[in-house]
Order: sequence, then C-alpha cells, then structure tokens
Amino acid sequence: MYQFDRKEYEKRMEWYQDARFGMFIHWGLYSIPARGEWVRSIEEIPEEEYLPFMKEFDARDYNPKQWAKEAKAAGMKYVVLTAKHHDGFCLFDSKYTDYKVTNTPAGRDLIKEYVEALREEGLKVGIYFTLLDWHHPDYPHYGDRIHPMRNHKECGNENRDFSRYTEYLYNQVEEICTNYGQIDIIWFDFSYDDMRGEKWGATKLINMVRSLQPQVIIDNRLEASGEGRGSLYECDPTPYHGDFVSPEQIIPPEGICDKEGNPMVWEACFTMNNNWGYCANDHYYKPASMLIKKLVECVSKGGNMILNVGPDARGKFPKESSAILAEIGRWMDKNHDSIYGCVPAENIPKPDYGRITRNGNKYYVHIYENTLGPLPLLGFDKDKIVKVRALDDGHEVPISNAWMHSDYPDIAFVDLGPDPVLPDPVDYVLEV
Ligand code: JFZ
Repeated sequence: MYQFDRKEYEKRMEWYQDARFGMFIHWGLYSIPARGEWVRSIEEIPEEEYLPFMKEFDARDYNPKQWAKEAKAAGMKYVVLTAKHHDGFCLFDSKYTDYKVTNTPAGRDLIKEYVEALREEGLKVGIYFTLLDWHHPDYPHYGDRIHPMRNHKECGNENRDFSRYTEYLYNQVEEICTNYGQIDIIWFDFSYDDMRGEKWGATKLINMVRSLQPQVIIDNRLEASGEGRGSLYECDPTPYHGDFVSPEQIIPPEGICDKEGNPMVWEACFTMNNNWGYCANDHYYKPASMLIKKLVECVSKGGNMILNVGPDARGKFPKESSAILAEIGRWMDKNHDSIYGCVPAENIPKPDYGRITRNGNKYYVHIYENTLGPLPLLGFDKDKIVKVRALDDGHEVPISNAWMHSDYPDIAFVDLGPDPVLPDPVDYVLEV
C-alpha cells in the first residue's frame, strides 16, 4: 500500500512554490521546419522526410549560458527544457536510440551543457520528457495520423509491443536521472484517453525516479492531461501522483483546490506567441505587460507560471522573446518581493484597480489602473495598517485622511500624489 506523506510532500514543494516563475524551452528537430512542435503529426510528415532534419541540426548558436542568463534576468527561478518531445528526437546522448543529438552535426550531449549552465546561474534544473513517441516502432499509431487526440481508429499496430516501449521509456528516464546530477523538476507529457497511469508503467517509473532523485518535483501528466487534475486532487494519491497540476494556456479562474477544498500546488504554462516550438511566421506575441499581469494573477491565485521560449533551428531565442524577457526583468527587478514567496491574500477581495498578493503579513497591492485621487484599500482593517510603501523605490505613501473620506470612516485610502501618471503604468506595487 502506498503511503502518502504530506509533511514530506510540503517540504519538497517549498522552494518551488516560493519560486513562482520559471521558463519552459521547447527545442528540437521541429525547430527546423519551424511550424510548431506538432508539425510532424499535423502535416503527416513521413519518417523519411522528417529524419533528414538530423543532418541539419548543428546547434551553431546554442549557448545555454545565455539562455540561463536571460531566464535569470527575467526573474525566473527554474527552467524546463525538452530533453525529448513527441517526435522522439533526443537532445541527450541516450544509449537506447540512434535518434539523438550526438548523431547530428551538433555532435554532443546538449542536455549536459544545459544543466551545467543553469547551475552556474543558480537556477533549478528541469527536464521535460514526453510520454508519447512518434518515432519508436512500438508506440501505437492512430489511423493514418500519429495524432493521439483525434478519433481515428488504430492502424498498423499489430506488431507493436507496448511493453517494449515502456521499457524504453523507463531506460531513458533512468539515464536522465543518473547522468546529469541533481534534477529538480521532471515534466512528463502527457496522458490521454486510457493512456495514463499504469499504462506507462507509472509506479515502477516513479519509484525509480524517486529513488535516484529523492527531491525531484514531478508534474501530474503521468495520470492527467492538460485539463485533468490527477489523484492528489481526488485526495487519493497514487504512488505516481503528480506534485503539481499543470493547466495549459489558462489560469484557473479561482486557483485550484482538491476535492476536500485544500489549496493545491499548480503551475500554469503559457506560450509567448501561439506555439511552443519555434514558429518562424508566428509573430503574435503577448506584450510583456500582459505577461507580467498573468504572473501576478497566478500568484494571487496560489500558483506558479512557466513561460515558454522556442529557440530557432540554430538554438537562438527569437528576438521578440528576448525583448519580452528583458522587459519582464525590468519589472521583476523592482517588484520581485511581490512575487517570490507570495500567496493569495485570502481575506482581502480583489480590488477593481488590480490584484493583491501576500507574503506573511505584508500585502502587495498591484495597481493596474492609472487612477488619481484616493485609492481605497478595501478589506484591510484600517487600524492595523502600519505603513504603506511604494515597492519600486521604497518611498512612503501617505494614508490619506482628506475631508471627503469622512463618508467612509472604515476605509483606508492611500494618496498616490499629484502626478496624473502612475510611475509604472503596467503594475505599480504598494507594500502594505
Ligand atoms: C502538450 C504538448 O503536446 C505540447 O506540444 C506542449 O509540449 C505542451 C506544453 O504540452 O500539450 C498538450 C497536452 C495535453 C493536451 C493538450 C495539449 N490535452 O490533453 O488537451
């Protein structure tokens, strides 16, 4: 019988919940056709047309130190890179396949350099590992497509032996857990239909992972998909329960609580444009100001945010992504106290001008609206407010007591001063 140890679990999750902000990186052969990481499936590219991308994969601009620097400067605390995505191509030197980076012009193990670069910057090391594998001869194909989410009937699977596939999965995950020192996060992706849990040999897999990497944090997609929640949510944790829920491209409107109403650990993953893998023609990037607000929203609802970059065929971050990261970093530089270690301000309602995060008895009032005049701190006990400070430069913000507030004797107002423009029009933060 599996015994879930909540104390140990909470301890394991501590750094991760304090971190709040991470970087996702999707990079692989699909970065060459540059139409997203699902291109092989969606366009039904036959193996003989896809494999030759290996001959071009030279990683000539691959500079994981630069990646790590940009992540850190943006205020991110951890990075998760696709060691293997659904196309099955490995960025690491696996001895169980030839379909790997050491057989490309890049000619070396890129995961090794990646983990070293992150550690040098003091970032936590995350590895994304796909459960699907469109390349492996024993992975079932569906209809004439390899897209598992479409309702095509299975075809050509007569000679496929799925247990050989799970053995391969197990062996490769063992390599990841053995050859690269401490791994802080493993991000498995993903379950669908009845392909979940023990179908992947999950108990055996996770027991191995946890014995090799006792402190590792694992997402919930061995038993759930983007929208599912897993057994921790059901309050009936399996041996392979995920450590966090992984909502995709959506912030759970009210955070996530388990069935019994206890807050859960979750991480919303977001793309900057509309693709995870590099997409040369996708220029629909979300502005940094929007992404900052998404991060604040996640924190105010008790979650993390992991923001994706899809490096190009040569390993360089798209210039749009780098610019966004730098801009987020400028805000984080001044305002990170309102993010790291912060949690929802449970008893204070969301103000109409922004959001509130909390760290201990400090409240961070995020002001989005460029509003002049007395700003009400609704929900705060007026007599318990000790001081209000602007987070960017620490200056005192007076609690205003102008005559016109006498109609509202119980409400504390702050006075932002006479400037009609907020010092930070994106998110100006007060510490209360
Ligand atoms: C998965 C991947 O397919 C995708 O390429 C990317 O890596 C993302 C982070 O994760 O996306 C999913 C997974 C599950 C569902 C949808 C997208 N789902 O169950 O609907």
